[in-house]
Amino acid sequence: MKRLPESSVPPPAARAEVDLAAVATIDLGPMHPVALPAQVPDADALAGDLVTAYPPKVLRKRRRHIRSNDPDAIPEIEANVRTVPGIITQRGCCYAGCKGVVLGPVTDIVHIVHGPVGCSYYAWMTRRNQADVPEGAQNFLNYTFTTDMTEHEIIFGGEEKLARAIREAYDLFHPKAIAVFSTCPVGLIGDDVHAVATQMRKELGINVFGFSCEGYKGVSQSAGHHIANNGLFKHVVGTEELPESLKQNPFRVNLLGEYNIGGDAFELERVFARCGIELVSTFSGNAQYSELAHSQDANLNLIMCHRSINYMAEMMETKYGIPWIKVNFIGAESTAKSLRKIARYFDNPELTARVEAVIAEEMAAVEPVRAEIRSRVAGRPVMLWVGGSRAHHYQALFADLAMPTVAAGYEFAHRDDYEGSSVLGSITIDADSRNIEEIEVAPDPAEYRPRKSVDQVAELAANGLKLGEYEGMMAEMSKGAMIVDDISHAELERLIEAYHPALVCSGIKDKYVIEKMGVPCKQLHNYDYGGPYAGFRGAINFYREIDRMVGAKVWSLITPPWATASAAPSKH
Ligand code: CFM
Repeated sequence: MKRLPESSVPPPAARAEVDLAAVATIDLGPMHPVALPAQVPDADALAGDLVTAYPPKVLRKRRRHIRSNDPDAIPEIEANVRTVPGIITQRGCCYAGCKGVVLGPVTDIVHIVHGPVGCSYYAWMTRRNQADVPEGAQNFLNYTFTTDMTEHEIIFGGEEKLARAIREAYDLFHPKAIAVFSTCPVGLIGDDVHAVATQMRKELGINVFGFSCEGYKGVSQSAGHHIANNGLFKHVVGTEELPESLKQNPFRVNLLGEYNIGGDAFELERVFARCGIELVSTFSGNAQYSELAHSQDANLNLIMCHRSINYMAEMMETKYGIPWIKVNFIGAESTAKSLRKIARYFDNPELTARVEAVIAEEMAAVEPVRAEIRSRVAGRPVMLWVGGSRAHHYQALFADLAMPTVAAGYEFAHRDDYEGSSVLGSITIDADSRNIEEIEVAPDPAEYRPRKSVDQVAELAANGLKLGEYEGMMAEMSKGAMIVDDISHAELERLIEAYHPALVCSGIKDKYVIEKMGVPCKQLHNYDYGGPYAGFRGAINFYREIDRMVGAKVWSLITPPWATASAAPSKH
């Protein structure tokens, strides 16, 4: 734990009054979605409609990515395949997923991009992952490091220049670790970044490791997540010992897949500290190298963004025996539920009472704001088209406000993020995934330590807490809601015409198209310069912002392009 924001706050006073027996029966299962408005289009009919303009082959392909939801009979959806050329997608590249997403937020690693300077420019502070490091600790997030590959290296090879860059960075900053990220040309010309990393590790005596995360690998940034997980697991996790001071608290967890966008991790650090939960390491928002390096001694892994980091959780479970649970700290209700999951896992009356007292105090601050704003926005429909987890997680925040999600989809998630982890066995590995290394992991003879017995795991499942499972987006969406994977701009525009949402959540590539249609758009990648939105205080921030956006009069001054068509919908 870096700072002690409110860990020194005395334990909440209400602890003695907590009814532990009642807490043990609280349902920790899937969220009940907000009922769809009475007049929504028939998603099946609309799905056919969305693709009619495409040539036949494209039509067939795209149709497999579009489904009418049924939480009781989860439909199969196509996902994690190549985007059809010519279609405007919102996806990023493999290098973005590895450097930008998973490794980039670690504050004290020097991240060197081996490639042309443009690749580095686009990875420089563009994701709003924030840092608040302890006094005296290193923080390189404001820097960008690149080898500035040019024609010379493309022709004669770039390994020497990379070695020079690593040496120069070391001489200037003396970091604990240096990571090297390959962009497209590196793979094309065949530079061996791993050999250079090994050589420099020996020369400098610090950890230097490389990633073959060339942008073209895989069909989206998802490939980069996997490559990043593998590299972190091989080169960092388990390389240091957990400090004695952290071993005192048995309730120690890692938070996987939380990247501190807009300060989300700060709020979660605050809440965990209040609850008496020791956060060993976050992967990787506001994280330091050593925290990742000694994370193998945590007793539970919490997965926020399943898409980007599920591999790490599985590998840590196999090697060290750390179980994982899926959590969602987006939305006040789901934050409370996630904290209760942690308490149920540790099964300790003191911890449970404290967690309940924190929930009671925090919810007391949330409730008045939520009640007031809900009275204005309840029933207003929303759509979410984001990444690989937020299109699911943020539905919980809208559910807090009784706003129904009428349509949603990810950009690059896999079938299990939609349909649940039970489908994992039926997902076939295609040629695009085959070039990503699957590392063989076995229990560590010295460090494997099962945290729960088989009987305890069964008992937890009987008490509503399933370890190592993720239900996916579809289980928590209404029957008849529209699901579209890797949505195109053309499809999105048709959906806006059909549903007239009060708000769309998406990214910068389509934000202004949506707003020109007279519909407010909240960017859920970088939060439009806002945040935090996680945890209890984050939920309050988000409610206020949604209220302001949905209630703004400016939208009624815009004439949507379809307003002149015969079936013109009314303006907002
Ligand atoms: Fe996970 Fe993310 Fe997301 Fe993601 Fe991303 Fe992101 Fe995202 Mo943008 S790791 S999958 S690759 S939660 S950068 S912090 S917002 S697309 S939904």
